Amino acid sequence: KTIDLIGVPMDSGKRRQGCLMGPDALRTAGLYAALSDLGHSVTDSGNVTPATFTETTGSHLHALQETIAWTKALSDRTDEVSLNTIPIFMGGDHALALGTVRGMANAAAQANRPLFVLWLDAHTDYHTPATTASGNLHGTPVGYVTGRDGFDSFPPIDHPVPHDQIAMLGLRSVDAEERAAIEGTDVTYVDMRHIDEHGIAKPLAAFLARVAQANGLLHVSLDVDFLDPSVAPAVGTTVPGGATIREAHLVMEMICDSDLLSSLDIVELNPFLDERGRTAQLMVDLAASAFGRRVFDRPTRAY
Ligand code: DIR
Ligand code: MN
Ligand code: MN
Ligand code: MN
Repeated sequence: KTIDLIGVPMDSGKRRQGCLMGPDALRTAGLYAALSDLGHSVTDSGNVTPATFTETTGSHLHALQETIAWTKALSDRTDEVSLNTIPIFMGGDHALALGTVRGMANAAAQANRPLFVLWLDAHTDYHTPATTASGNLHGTPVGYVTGRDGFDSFPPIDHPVPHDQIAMLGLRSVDAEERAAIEGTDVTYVDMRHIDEHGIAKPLAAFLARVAQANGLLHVSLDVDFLDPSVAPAVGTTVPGGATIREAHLVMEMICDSDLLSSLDIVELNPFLDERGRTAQLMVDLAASAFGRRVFDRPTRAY
């Protein structure tokens, strides 16, 4: 595979600062070498910078203009990505998905293929600027790319991602407005109880089968808080009861086996909160699993 590492030192999606160090922490933890050692052709394209902006005050939304400026820059940058290359967007907070998913939706439409989105997160991120209580725009990207109202000064959504092409795994912190809005849509929303009862492989396999069936592109958005904070402490919005290391690796290994991955976000890593780089290292190891690292090939005989 050909992989393009794209740094997105975006920190405007919430008030707690530190995600701007995320791209360099992933570099320091060895993302480039982990992927090239697997035989891939890897380029580090450096960091994206936002379009120019003037911040407004008095809004309940935190850093609105900066987030719009990033969204423009990132959807343009994503538009440039060739579908023969897999971009890995090294965040940066989850507001970067406003731009990366919009850009991938445009790229998919251009190629006449449906875009599917796998959202690995404790949160649904389905707010709009009108419903968010925190004012933190990292809680809005799924609302934006599905074409919800209220994103007036953002770039228009020409190709909304249909709800039935989105799956969310790991949910355990969903605000009341998000829950009311998302229930009754065709989003596949899988909470932690479901994963406890049925395992993570079953809903994921069903989703990947649908992507393959439709010859779709697959964008994966991996929020650090998908994982349990005991194993991934370097995130501002920790929620106990998250995915284990093995559950997360299994997701990545199944994504690899499906051969469907077309773009990946790694977001919300806040190295300021990390313990000797362990969360950054875990994110690198998960990315490696998505690109073919394994202990053994799957056995072909039963045992
Ligand atoms: C919360 C947090 N739902 C909000 N969202 C996060 O501020 O809207 N998403 N952390 O990953
Ligand atoms: Mn564009
Ligand atoms: Mn998120
Ligand atoms: Mn989250």
